[in-house]
Amino acid sequence: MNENAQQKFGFVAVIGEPNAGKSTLINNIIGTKVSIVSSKVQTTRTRVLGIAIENQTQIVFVDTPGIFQPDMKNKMERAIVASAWEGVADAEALVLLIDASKKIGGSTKIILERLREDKSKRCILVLNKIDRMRPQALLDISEQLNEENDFEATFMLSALKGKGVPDLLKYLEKNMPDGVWHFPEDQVTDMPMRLMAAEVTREKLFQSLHQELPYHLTVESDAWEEFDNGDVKIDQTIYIAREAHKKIVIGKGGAMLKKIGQSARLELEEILDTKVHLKLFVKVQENWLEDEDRYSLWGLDSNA
Ligand SMILES: Nc1nc2c(ncn2[C@@H]2O[C@H](COP(=O)(O)OP(=O)(O)OP(=O)(O)O)[C@@H](O)[C@H]2O)c(=O)[nH]1
Ligand SMILES: [Mg+2]
Repeated sequence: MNENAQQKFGFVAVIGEPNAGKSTLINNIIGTKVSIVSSKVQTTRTRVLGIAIENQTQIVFVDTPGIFQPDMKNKMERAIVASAWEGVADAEALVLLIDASKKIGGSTKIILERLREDKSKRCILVLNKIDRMRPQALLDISEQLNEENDFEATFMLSALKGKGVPDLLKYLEKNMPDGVWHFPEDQVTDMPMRLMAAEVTREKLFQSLHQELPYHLTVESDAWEEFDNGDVKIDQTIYIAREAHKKIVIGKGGAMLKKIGQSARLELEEILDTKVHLKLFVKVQENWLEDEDRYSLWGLDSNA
């Protein structure tokens, strides 16, 4: 960075329905994984920052959990939706990310309604997953949404392939206000490494286990030891809600747990750039979803 040039800074919240590709987009922009991704909805559970630098501008992307109509009886669902809206409150600008390859759902309508009521935020429409679409269908969606709403700009991109992402970044860079950077130049996220390591394992569980099971588990890093030769030893516990889930998570002859451990370890080695020894334990804790401490660990409000 040129020391004498005026610095620019801003928070940009990425909001949208579950599975729209918010975390994929942010990882693509940052160039490394800061937020986990899966083909299932409600993968992201809390706000995650991805910090990008473009020339003189530091842009802090706020990855939010998807916004959906929570089951009011479900404490976790209420807390993650509340956390998503909190991400909006702090931001300079919003990126509303829409999976354009799908029919627009009720949650997007709720978001748009709320944005229409509160015009204080600049909002940029981003249509994602264009790799799955015909151009004409894309233009139709863009036209329809722009007719009904007041967006500052519209972009069409593929977060997965990276197509169109640089244009969005350039636009945001230009439109951030003057301000000093809030984070050191080499920092890419605010998530502590132990939490990040647990998230990597949770991603593999989300990707490997079917149906509802991933929603009934959580992962925690218990021990973290660094050796003189640079190797890192990490012990993690996978908390599950029911004894019956144990068999599935561990798999036949331990095969599932081994597969999950291996892919998490490989990814952690890449992130940490060193050899990793990862040990996974599985524990049944029926009421882990009710445990207040877990919510504060993730920065969630258990009374939302
Ligand atoms: N084909 C295609 N798939 C994409 C694209 N962007 C994301 N995906 C896929 O969409 C799925 C969801 O991506 P995520 O990034 O986890 O979505 P999210 O919006 O963060 O989801 P939540 O955290 O659950 O709210 C994953 O399987 C991605 O690989 C894209 O541009 N094209
Ligand atoms: Mg996500």
